[in-house]
Amino acid sequence: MQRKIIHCDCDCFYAAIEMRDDPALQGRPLAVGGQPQQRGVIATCNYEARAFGVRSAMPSATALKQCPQLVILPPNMEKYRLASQQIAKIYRSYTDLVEPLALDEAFLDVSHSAHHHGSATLIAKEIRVRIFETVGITASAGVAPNKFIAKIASDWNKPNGLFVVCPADVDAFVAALPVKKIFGVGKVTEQKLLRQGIKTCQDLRTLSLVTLKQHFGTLGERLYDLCRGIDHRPVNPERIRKSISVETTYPQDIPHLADCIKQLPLLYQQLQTRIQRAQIKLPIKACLVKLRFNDFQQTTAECAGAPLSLETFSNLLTSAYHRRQRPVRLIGIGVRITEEEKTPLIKEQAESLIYQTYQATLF
Ligand code: DCP
Ligand code: MG
Repeated sequence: MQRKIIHCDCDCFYAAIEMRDDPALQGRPLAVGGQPQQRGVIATCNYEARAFGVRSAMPSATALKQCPQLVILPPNMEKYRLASQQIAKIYRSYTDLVEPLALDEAFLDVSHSAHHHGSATLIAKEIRVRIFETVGITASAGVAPNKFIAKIASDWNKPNGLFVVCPADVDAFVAALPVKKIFGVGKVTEQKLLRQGIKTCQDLRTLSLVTLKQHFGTLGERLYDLCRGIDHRPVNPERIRKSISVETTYPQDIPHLADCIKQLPLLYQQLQTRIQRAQIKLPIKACLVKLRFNDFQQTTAECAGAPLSLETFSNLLTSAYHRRQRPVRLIGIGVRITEEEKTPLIKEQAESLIYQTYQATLF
């Protein structure tokens, strides 16, 4: 059956919330993130700041060099979480098949939605209006027959845009896409393909499945399908988080193991708060510690079955530290959670049969 998938993603989410709450910030380059004196990084920035080259995950010090008038606000996660809940409620009023990808981003499968006579395009339009009216920020949306194309489409007219790829347009739309638009094609794969003269999905279609598998393993199989616009992945509303963690980059490097261990109680407290907030009912599979040393080398230590305790993290930290024995700039601790497979619940809608006829024509 022809599916109808919407990918919805708010525009410069954290920054948009801050501009909503303080209109004086509108029109000026704004970022949300850590302060440069504390070696903070940018979480996100508005489009005015992007024009100066400021980007997510960039050190705040670099961002200020690119854009000296940049305002950097600390994140206010409570506000973003509240906005995220309001948005999720809007999504769920159209379908139960909502797969959140981040606080501001989700896939919706509206193939069986009775709203707007089953038109995914009209549903996406209305969702954008409702997010603006309820939350006071803009969102962009992509509508397509599968997740791969819907995600690319939501980026197409960003910010504050909608882009629809109808089933009949999929082939031409995908053919013209540069290969780097494919999820899983990073710089290395892109370079490898470029060396063979392959720039677009159209070019990629000239490679056989066997060749692709030889060169790229399992990714090769995905590439074979995706460059043809084929993606059967279902929208999975039961996607369960696999891990929860907290981490801190310290303003000054921590020189010795004993000092690192002194940081653990605060991190442990933050982790416990986060675990409680996530309302985890599943067993914890493993505890883990991540260290980033002052030469930016990173290591993780993990222990399955150990109790969730300060002592466990202390032991893990000790073993991770001894791998390099250098000053530490970042400590992270976390837990891995057992994954539980659940069949997605599709709420049977009495009307769905009636709307089948519309679905053939409306997208
Ligand atoms: N985020 C973060 N660190 C990153 C990337 C993102 O903390 N490296 C946070 C801040 C963003 C939010 O997640 O506001 C959503 O991420 P997006 O990738 O959707 O980015 P934005 O919504 O900020 O911008 P866009 O308009 O490109 O979607
Ligand atoms: Mg976003």
